[in-house]
Amino acid sequence: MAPVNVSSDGIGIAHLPNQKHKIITNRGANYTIMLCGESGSGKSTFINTLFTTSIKDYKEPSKRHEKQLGRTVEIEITKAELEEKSFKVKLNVIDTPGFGDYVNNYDSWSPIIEFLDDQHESYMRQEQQPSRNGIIDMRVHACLYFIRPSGHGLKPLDIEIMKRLGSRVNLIPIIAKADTLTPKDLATFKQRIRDVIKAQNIQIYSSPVDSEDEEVTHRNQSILDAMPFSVIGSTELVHTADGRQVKGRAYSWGVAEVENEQHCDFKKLRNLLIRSHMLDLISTTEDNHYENYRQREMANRKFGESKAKKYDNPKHREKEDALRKVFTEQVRQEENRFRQWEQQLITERDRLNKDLESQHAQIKALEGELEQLYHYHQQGRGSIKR
Ligand SMILES: Nc1nc2c(ncn2[C@@H]2O[C@H](COP(=O)(O)OP(=O)(O)OP(=O)(O)O)[C@@H](O)[C@H]2O)c(=O)[nH]1
Ligand SMILES: [Mg+2]
Repeated sequence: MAPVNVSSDGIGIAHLPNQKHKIITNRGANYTIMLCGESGSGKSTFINTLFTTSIKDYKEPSKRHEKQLGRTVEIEITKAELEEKSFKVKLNVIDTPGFGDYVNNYDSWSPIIEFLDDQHESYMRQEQQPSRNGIIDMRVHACLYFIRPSGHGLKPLDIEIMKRLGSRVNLIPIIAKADTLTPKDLATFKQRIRDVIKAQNIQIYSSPVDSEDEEVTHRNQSILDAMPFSVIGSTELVHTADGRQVKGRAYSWGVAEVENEQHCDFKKLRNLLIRSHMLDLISTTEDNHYENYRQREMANRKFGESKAKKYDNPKHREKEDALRKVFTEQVRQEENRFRQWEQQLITERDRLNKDLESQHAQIKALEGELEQLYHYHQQGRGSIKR
């Protein structure tokens, strides 16, 4: 398998600043992207689109077929290898089951948060081992959060989850199915989402824009200005009115093109992910998110000690509370039983003591009588002698 060349215009990973480039080359970079969001928002389709537009060679030939669409029911990992001028990156894309299907979605996101924490945990444990060769590293460098194109804004569930994600990982908000909104509505929707993100203090990925090259600075700025990125997912080739064949979605009014910057931000997002900001995503994960996790955990436990508790899962907490209640009730009942038993013992002891006393008194009385009889008897004998 020949790894695919991801950059033809010379702005890719081979052009990273030398020092950092070296660090990553030496280690053999692992690069992991995760997708999450509400059920049916287009995550799995996006992966197919990303792979068919840019990463055509899969690492495992058996996985060369497209991802079967349908509801994703468990966390799925697709691997590929990117190469640009002898510079290799092992890419993992993690698809997660959508949430939001239930009346109570309270903890539907906990497997995702747990997954993120577990990757940090696993890396930290491996780092503590004497031999650190062959470390398996699946720490997530970019988490794409798919927002439904409702036109309204962010739902409370989105806000809740994005807050939790943003504090753990480089969070990149995505507006899915951009072809279902008119350009005007899309622009309004984008602004609304930006406002909510700001008002709710949701931490999203942002990176340094400035570069020595003015053109690169401009490109960086335009990429970050596009946040939240709107995307159209499709692996279908369709014909446009002007005779081109493109990846897109055909409608009676025309074609919504995946790689057309007038239609959506797919190209900008792909650029950010696998070219311009890949290194920044990797190093901020290492320096900020992983370091935060490590420091937080090391402050709470001794070196080498395993994680005290899984992520504070509300479901587990409820169970724990219920168990604790049952246990407390059992202890209370046992205590009552013990008190009653103790009381019975005391009463019995008192009764026995009383019995003992009266028997003692009887014995005393009998002894007295015996004494009297004895004296009487002695006296009687004396009088006979005389
Ligand atoms: N119009 C439109 N439809 C899309 C787009 N992307 C995906 N879809 C459709 O949306 C439906 C759900 O897509 P999936 O990719 O399975 O969604 P998902 O987020 O992986 O869903 P879960 O795995 O259940 O969480 C499918 O019918 C797709 O064809 C898009 O960009 N535009
Ligand atoms: Mg899916």
